[in-house]
Amino acid sequence: KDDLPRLEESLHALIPLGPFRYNISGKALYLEDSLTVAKATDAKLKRLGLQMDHAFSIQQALQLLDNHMYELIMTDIVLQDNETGIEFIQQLRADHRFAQTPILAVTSLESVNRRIQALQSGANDYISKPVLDEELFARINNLISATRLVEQLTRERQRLLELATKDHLTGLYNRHFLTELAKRRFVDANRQRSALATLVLDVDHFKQINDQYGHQTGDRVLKRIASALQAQCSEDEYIARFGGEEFVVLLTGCTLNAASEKARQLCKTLQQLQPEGISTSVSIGVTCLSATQDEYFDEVFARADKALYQAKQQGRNQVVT
Ligand code: GH3
Ligand code: MG
Ligand code: MG
Ligand code: MG
Ligand code: MG
Repeated sequence: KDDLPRLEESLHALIPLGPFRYNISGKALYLEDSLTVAKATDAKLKRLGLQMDHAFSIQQALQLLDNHMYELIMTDIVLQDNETGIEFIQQLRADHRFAQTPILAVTSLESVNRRIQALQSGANDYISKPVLDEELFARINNLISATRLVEQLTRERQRLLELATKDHLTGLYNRHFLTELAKRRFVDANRQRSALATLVLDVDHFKQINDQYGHQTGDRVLKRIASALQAQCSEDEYIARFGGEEFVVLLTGCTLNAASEKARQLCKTLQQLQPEGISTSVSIGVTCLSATQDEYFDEVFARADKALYQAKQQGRNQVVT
């Protein structure tokens, strides 16, 4: 062990590479029971642009992890008090908070088994002692770059998912999303003979609002109506903007009576809302899946739409079941 610094020096002399430029910042955590090794590593990481926090024990490391964000976790394998870096890696990988954090195991040159165990436990990479600066920097850079790429792709995927499933104006689900969801929910409800209700809402005389106050005000009215609907519905009561000023609510496990009651509440709330100071109301058609025969979304939706038409015919601002 005492020979390590000399071995490191002689290995460095063998490497003809000059310093390579990396674009790294942030913090690293290093679990290491030797203060000397930790201090030397701290100095190396500073050159790379990484600040390092040092922990002697797993408990200390976990405490630091509770309170700080780290770009990288490094761990020694053989620790004090019979602890091992392997256990630490296993604990990290069992915690969803650190699912994306790259882990670099620092292993001794000869312990092939431990190195494999570290990788099997979820370490992303390892480096052998004596640690060579340029090798360490290259491995850290690769780990952090790969993680940043995954994070960027995850954000991008989330953004595309929003674009594909949400309505741009109101932030409610779009027609495509609700239709696909409803198809699946109807198949399930038919199989389980469970209740499933559909509400179709249409804003009354919305064209007049546009004509009188302008299209932009009309847009704000729609947004206000959408957020009022959202406020009245739970997360499992899916609301979509189906068309211009038409909304659909899918109520899983909801009977016709409960759905009608819900529709009456929504109708009343929206009549009292006065978005942009404008008196508005909605008409609502309510239907429920037949309790005795299989039915699919298209049929049930068509019946709800008919009920909505009837609500319009009967004078609007009302619910027809
Ligand atoms: P009814 O009570 O019979 O439903 O009358 P209505 O005027 O609401 O019905 P109609 O279907 O004739 O008009 C709907 C209007 O909604 C026409 C259209 O210009 C308007 N509209 C549709 N989408 C949007 C939108 O995104 N923003 C705005 N401001 N208006 C929209
Ligand atoms: Mg050690
Ligand atoms: Mg209409
Ligand atoms: Mg309308
Ligand atoms: Mg309409």
